[in-house]
Amino acid sequence: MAKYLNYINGKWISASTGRFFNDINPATQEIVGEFPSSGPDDVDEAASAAKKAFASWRKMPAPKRGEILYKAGKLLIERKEELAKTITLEMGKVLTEARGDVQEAIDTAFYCAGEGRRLFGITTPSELANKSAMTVRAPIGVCAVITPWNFPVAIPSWKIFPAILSGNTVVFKSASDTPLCAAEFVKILEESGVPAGVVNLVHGSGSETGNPLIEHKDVNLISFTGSTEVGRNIAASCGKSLKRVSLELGGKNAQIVMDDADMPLAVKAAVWGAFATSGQRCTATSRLILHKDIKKGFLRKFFESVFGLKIGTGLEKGVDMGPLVNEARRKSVAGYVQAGLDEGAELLCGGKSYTKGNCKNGFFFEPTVFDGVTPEMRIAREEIFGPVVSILTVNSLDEAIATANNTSYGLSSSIFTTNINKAFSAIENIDCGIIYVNSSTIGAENHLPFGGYKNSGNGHREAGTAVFDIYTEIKTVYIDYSGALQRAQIDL
Ligand code: UN1
Repeated sequence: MAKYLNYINGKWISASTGRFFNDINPATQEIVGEFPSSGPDDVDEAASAAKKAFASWRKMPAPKRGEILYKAGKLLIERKEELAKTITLEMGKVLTEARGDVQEAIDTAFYCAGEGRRLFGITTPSELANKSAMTVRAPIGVCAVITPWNFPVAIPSWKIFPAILSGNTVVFKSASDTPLCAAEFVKILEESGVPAGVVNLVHGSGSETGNPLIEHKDVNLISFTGSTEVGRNIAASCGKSLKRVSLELGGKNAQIVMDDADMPLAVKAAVWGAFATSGQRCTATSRLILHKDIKKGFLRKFFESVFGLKIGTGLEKGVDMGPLVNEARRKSVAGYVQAGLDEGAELLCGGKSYTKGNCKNGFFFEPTVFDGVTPEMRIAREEIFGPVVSILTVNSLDEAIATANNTSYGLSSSIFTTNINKAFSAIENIDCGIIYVNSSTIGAENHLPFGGYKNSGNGHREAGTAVFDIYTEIKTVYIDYSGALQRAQIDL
């Protein structure tokens, strides 16, 4: 069985614990490899390597740091197919989507590389004569990057590329379900010329590896994508230490379909939004809010598509839905189905594990649709992170918007309407970080901000230029060339 290592200070090394955990293929339960269970000593070694490397890395001009990212982007293109297959092997998403995962990292590499020649501050007039005012950006230090398994190449790229372009160094804790993707990603950075210590990789669990990393004295910033529950604990720890923390958390995303919508388009989008990646996206459509007048017609077409979805292992041609990532996820999804039934929702299809043919050993789950869902039910409120969609019926646009907002989350949302007034009203009144008009709730592009309201995060936005506000300190610079003491607000 292949044994893998941590990457610290430019070297692939074993963890001090001497222990390993298994990385499992969720479609077959075969073991992909063994990865080190790192402990506090390994975290300490990685954090001190990152701290040491920060001193020189921050001095390299940002355009030069950007050149390294261009190389990383080129290597990602060369290895796109190989990496995509590794993604499918490790976490199960179908190959076409795995290619998209790598493409998102390629786009982010080039976007961040270009930012090396921008990293703009602002220049603005001073209120006093013979005085100038501007801002410049400075790196923060050692960043702990803690990523999920659902976008095992794209999400590390969202965090690591802007972090290092800005002059920070990184300790990357891989997701326990996708350590091989993390290792391949870091290998690409190594080959691109990222100097020793600038990006360090430690494998291991949240409790044994993640917690000591968050609490480490030399870590200055934490960037985390994952559940709201874990995010809250991280924020609490950072509240005490006053470390900067950027959290991208859960969602309970709704697609609204109005009575004037392009129905075939709305159906296609709903199927894609709810069941792509087997619903395991923080942007997945988990609520369908349907206008009562089109509900029947919409559902007829929707079920034609849902029943046509092919479940199978992600490498097979023509498969639409791969497995869930692990047994715990499958149990959790099954638990939500039971909660829906217990609370009186009507199960229209699915609701069970899928075990036919070569799916018998994997963690497959049928596409599941509930009708008769009311806002107080758990399946209407809580993030399920699986192929389960709840239908809520409404009488008007106002009710649709109020229903969409009736959740503690606020990440993504979508409205299908051909009426421009309704579209703008939704844009203005839905409390979400991302709003799609006539498209599904998934599919964010890397050069626009990504993040959510309420329990979906803590106010930061990743991607786009906004991400550089996470990874830089802003210095405000006043230069007085009057030769006299000019007192702001006083000498007017
Ligand atoms: C996530 O699920 O955490 O918009 C990220 C999308 C993808 C990213 C999802 N581009 O669905």
